[in-house]
Amino acid sequence: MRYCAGMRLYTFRHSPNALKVRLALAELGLAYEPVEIDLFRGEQRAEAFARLNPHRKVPVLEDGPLALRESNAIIAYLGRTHGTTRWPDVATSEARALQWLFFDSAHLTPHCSAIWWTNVVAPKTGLPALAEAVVKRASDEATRSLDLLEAELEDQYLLKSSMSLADCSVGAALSLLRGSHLDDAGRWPKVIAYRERLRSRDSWAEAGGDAVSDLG
Ligand SMILES: N[C@@H](CCC(=O)N[C@@H](CS)C(=O)NCC(=O)O)C(=O)O
Repeated sequence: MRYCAGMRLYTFRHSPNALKVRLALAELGLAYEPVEIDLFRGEQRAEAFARLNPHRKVPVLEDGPLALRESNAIIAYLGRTHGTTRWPDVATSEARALQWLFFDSAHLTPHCSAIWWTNVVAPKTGLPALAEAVVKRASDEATRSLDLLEAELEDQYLLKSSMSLADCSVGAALSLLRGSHLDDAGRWPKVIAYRERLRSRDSWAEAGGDAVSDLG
């Protein structure tokens, strides 16, 4: 059953960071009002949006008086407030979930996004490509992160057999590598299987996952 939480999400259908939050909301079964900010048209630069987020980026979650930016902060907030089985209630497990969210923000999404921008966004939209050195560093750093994930994924999900909101973030980031030179099930079999497991969940379709990974 879909519980109407009265929240509003400023999002863009092709945004990887907004996708993480849409996935989390779908996993939690929470209804919300989506407000589309078309980044390809520069709508994030409008003054009205800047009053909500001076950083002029999506996603932003409005929940009553709270306007919260940073996808993984939003996810931790949703976990705390609505998490039920998707967010640990034991401090050590919650710390582990946060560890993965910080890992995603620092070591996964920025590098996977650069590769996705190069392979998918720039060719499909004509937006400017990234410098070769930037893509090389992104590739090297994403490789290190994939090696770590491969070594640490012991079970179906990051927190073992139980799916958590941390999987929404890491799964969204990994989906950006589909079809790239890092989409290598020979080298990272557990990671690729994990990514496909997340993509096969109802939440993926509900959140419009393919609109991000393939700009579909
Ligand atoms: N660390 C932020 C990154 C937010 C971000 O970079 N959002 C992108 C879309 S995925 C954006 O709004 N870009 C527009 C711009 O930078 O002008 C988060 O996790 O939410």
